[in-house]
Amino acid sequence: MFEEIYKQIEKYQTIVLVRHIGVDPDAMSSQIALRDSIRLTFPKKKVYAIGNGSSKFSYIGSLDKNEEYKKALLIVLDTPNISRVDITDINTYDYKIKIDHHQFIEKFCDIELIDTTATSASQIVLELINATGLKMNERIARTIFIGIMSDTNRLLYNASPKVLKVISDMVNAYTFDMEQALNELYSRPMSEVKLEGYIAENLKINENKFGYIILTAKDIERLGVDSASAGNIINNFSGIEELQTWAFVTEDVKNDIIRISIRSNGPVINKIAEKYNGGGHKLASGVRVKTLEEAQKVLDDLNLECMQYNKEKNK
Ligand SMILES: [Mn+2]
Repeated sequence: MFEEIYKQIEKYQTIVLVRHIGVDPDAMSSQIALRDSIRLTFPKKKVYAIGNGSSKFSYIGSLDKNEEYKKALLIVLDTPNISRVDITDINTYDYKIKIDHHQFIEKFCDIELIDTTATSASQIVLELINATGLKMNERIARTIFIGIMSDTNRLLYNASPKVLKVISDMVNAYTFDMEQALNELYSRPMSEVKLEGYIAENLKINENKFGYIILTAKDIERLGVDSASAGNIINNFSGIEELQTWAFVTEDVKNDIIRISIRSNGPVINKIAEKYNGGGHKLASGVRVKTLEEAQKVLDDLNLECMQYNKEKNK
């Protein structure tokens, strides 16, 4: 399938790369790395990476202007379902390719390269570059490295021999400052540490090992963070004995939504996320709902799932 994707890239003069809403380092890195590789290989093509960015990820690279492009090839990265694609109208494009590592949800592209064994979309982009005539340089290698390190939390999750090998081969051939790249990825403001402390103090944990917190717009303002911050630190709550599944609910007044980030060390949570139009991986998901009542329904479903999971386990 790599060759088939390469053929389409060769064929189109204008290529647009997008990824999921609520940008994260893997989504952004896979998008930027593939854009830069196509530009490097085909300097005459017009290649754009678009979508809503975040100033926090400016160290990965910069996005292009959101515009409508006619007769273009669209490449969607790191996104399993159409509702999470960060673009207004996907159907204006001539041909569409999906490159993803999430569990399959729906087909919405002409070619879909899905590898759920890959750690990250960035890893698949690296494999695509390795398997085809696409070119690589130090900067692209660094971008890919950041994507893989982010989705694996510095190789804490899914550190397969395969991913270790592709990273090793890549950093052998293309040298960059790995420590500096990781420092960029893991540096954070004190306000976020304070938010973490606040959540640790106020997380409600029940007998089903389910924990949750609701952060109101007031909480967010008082702590000096933004509505995406809780989602950024949610992984830091893994490895806590009393906590098996946890959800952070954050009011986002600016976008008039409620964001819910969910993590689990046991019960599968993405089915519940999907039920509310969210998505993600089996043990790491996100949902956006409109009201606190809806958020409560998500929390109730999660709690029920945790109860059943533990009942089954203790049989
Ligand atoms: Mn990803």
